[in-house]
Parts: sequence; C-alpha cells; structure tokens
Amino acid sequence: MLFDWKQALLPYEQAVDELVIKFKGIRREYQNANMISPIEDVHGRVKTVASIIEKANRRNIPLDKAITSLEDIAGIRIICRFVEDIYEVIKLIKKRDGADLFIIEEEDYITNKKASGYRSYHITINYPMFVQGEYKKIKCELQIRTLAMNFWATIEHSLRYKFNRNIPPEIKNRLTVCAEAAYKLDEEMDKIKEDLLESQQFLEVKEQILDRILYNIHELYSRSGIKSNEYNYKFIKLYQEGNLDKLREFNSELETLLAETADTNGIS
Ligand code: 0O2
Repeated sequence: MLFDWKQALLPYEQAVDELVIKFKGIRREYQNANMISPIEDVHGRVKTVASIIEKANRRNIPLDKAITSLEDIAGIRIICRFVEDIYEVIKLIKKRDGADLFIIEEEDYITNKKASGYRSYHITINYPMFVQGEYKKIKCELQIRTLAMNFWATIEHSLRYKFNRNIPPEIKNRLTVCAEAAYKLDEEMDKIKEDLLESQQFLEVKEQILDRILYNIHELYSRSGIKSNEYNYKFIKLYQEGNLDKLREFNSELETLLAETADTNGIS
C-alpha cells in the first residue's frame, strides 16, 4: 500500500499553524503594551515530501522512519531585528519549556557558525497536541535569526538548490565573505540599537501627541464653536518644526482651554 504522506504530515501542519499563531501572539502582546517586540516576523512551513525524501536519503534514514527521525519536518522561523533580540526570544521560549512546549535540544550556530557561514539559533522542541483524539508530541525546529542572517541564508539556500548542494568554490568563498559582512552589519546595528529604539519611541510618543492635539482641536470646535483655524495654523507650524516639547506645551494649552469651556458649559 502507498504511504499516505498527506495524512502523516497533517499533525505537522497543525503544529506549525498553532506555533505561528503563538509567536505572532507574543509580538502582539508587546505591541499592545507599547513595547518594542523582539520578534519582527514569524514564518512556518512543513517540509515538502521531496525534501523529506532527499534529506532521509542523504542521512541514510529508511523512508518509513523519516518523519519521526528528522527534526525539521515542522519548521518555524522567528526573525529578529537585533542579535540581542534573539537571546530575548530564547528566554521567552525557555520560560514555556514544560508548559506548552518541551525543549529537546539547542544548537547555537551564532556563536559556532557553520562552515558555510550559516548563522542562526536552532531549538528543537516537542509540541504537545491532540491528533484525532490522541495526545501526541510533534517534533518541530525553531530557527531564530536576524533579518541579516535570514537574508544570507535565503540566498545561500537557493544557490544550494541551484547547484544541487555543490556550490562552486568561487561562489562559496563569496558567500563566506557575505556571511561575515551580514554579521558585521548585525554587530553595527546592535551598537546603535539604543539610538534606534529611542528614535522609534520618540516617533510613537510624537504620534500619540499629534493624535491628542487633533482630537482636542476638534473637541474645542464641536463643544464650544471656537474657531479652530487659529489652532490648526499653530498646529501645522509646530508639526513642521517637529519639536516634541513645543507640541506637548501646545497640547496642554488646548487641554486647559477644553477644561475651561467644560466648566463654563457646566460639563463635569
Ligand atoms: P529546508 O527545509 O529546505 O530549509 P547537518 O547538521 O549539516 O548534517 P542539516 O540539514 O544542516 O544537516 O541539519 P540542521 O543543522 O538541523 O539544519 C536544519 C535546517 O537549518 C536546514 O534545513 C536549513 O533550513 C538550516 N540550515 C542549516 N545549515 C544551513 C546552511 O549552511 N545554509 C542554509 N541556508 N541553511 C542551513 P534544510 O534541510 O536545508 O531544509
């Protein structure tokens, strides 16, 4: 009888779907708390049958054992902006160990890059699930890497396929140089991370104040018919100047005015 790959891979698909939702959920939690998430993006995939057969053959694994032996049938890729964020994500995963996932092993290809130049942090987990009413643990590989590491790995992966895993030495050398350049980029980005985060926070605070100002101008106009032109002009001028303190001051001015109009209108 023919092996039913579709049926066998179904639990892996479900595990990938659930894990993607969970990691995207972490990202959303940070955003809701107005914090910058260490997770930039999350992707998941189930290895194709062709890729499973190829890898099993390469590792001399009999086909009937391929699904249970290979660690990366189900794969989740977590993309971070900074190397530091990778370690933050690892901490978050370890906190869940024994709860909704079970860590089997870790491979730190960041500190110990592969000969190819590949960098990424791999965590193999068992993910508990109910499959057709039965409790099962599905093996899944989590790959955590930066945008720069992912860029390099994606290009190198395509070239591997193009050259049937035998990349010509000249291209291999270039890739090694590129891997180092990508890592240098990560190192430089980590150095300016604080400045980047500050500027991001600055933009977020500024956006909130701008929203508040526009809301207050609208309220002044709709509550008491105060001509909003004067305030609109002042707003545009301050907006162009971009000075956060002045925008804050202007917003306080509007809020005092609003409170006064509320008093005279008897609104409490
Ligand atoms: P896919 O699904 O096409 O990505 P090894 O440890 O070297 O004997 P392997 O397969 O590298 O064997 O196992 P490992 O280390 O667990 O790697 C699993 C996955 O990590 C790979 O899956 C890749 O996604 C990624 N990876 C590992 N090494 C490299 C590398 O040098 N370059 C790139 N681009 N990715 C790597 P697969 O099997 O490639 O399948």
